[in-house]
Amino acid sequence: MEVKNKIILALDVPSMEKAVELMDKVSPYLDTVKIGYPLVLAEGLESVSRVKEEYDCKVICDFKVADIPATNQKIADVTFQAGADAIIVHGFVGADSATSCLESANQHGKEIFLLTEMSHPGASRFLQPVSMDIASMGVEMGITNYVGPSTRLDRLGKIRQIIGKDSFLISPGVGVQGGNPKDTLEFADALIIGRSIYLAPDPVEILESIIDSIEL
Ligand code: 3DU
Repeated sequence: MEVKNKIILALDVPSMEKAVELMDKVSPYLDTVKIGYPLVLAEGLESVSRVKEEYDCKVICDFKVADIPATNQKIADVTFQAGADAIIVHGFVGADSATSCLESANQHGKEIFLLTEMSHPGASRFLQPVSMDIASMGVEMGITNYVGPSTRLDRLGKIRQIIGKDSFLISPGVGVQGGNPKDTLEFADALIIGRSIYLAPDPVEILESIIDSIEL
């Protein structure tokens, strides 16, 4: 996946009205948006197609899919039918669950991102002990897109080693969670950024300063 300016906007706003207000300002700088439960539960899955159509961008649905294979497949199918270009899938539920999302993506000509380790402090207890194994499982499955934490660069580097240089790695946790944009891009192909942009008094100013700081 190509990501303009190596920044994926996490569009975690509570309404389409807020989404439009923000996207009107920042869309010239972006071509990839991540939409998750905050917007979809408030406004429905139509928010995915509306954002795609109005701003001509790619949408990654961050549904952190983590169910049995049969249910995962239904979730992935309906997400791709709504227009999503990709879906984020948890790895800890195992290869069969992730495979059902991968098969759905292949049928629809779309992509999945495998979530390895999360970026928040609580991930250290349950996810960290298995996150490298999740990355290895993804490689065994032939998955080429991954999510890893910008808040623990040593671990992001290990994930990169496991998935190889040709896999596509996107990384949340930059800004409010403490991750540094430029340092993260030593290992990741693109950053996922939400609050630093949408809570800023001037989202364009902050976006421009992040783009400058990563010296593309
Ligand atoms: O911390 P921010 O506001 O920049 O948002 C980060 C986004 O990435 C947000 O949508 C969150 O749900 C998602 N995310 C993580 O923060 C950490 C993960 O491990 C996976 C996804």
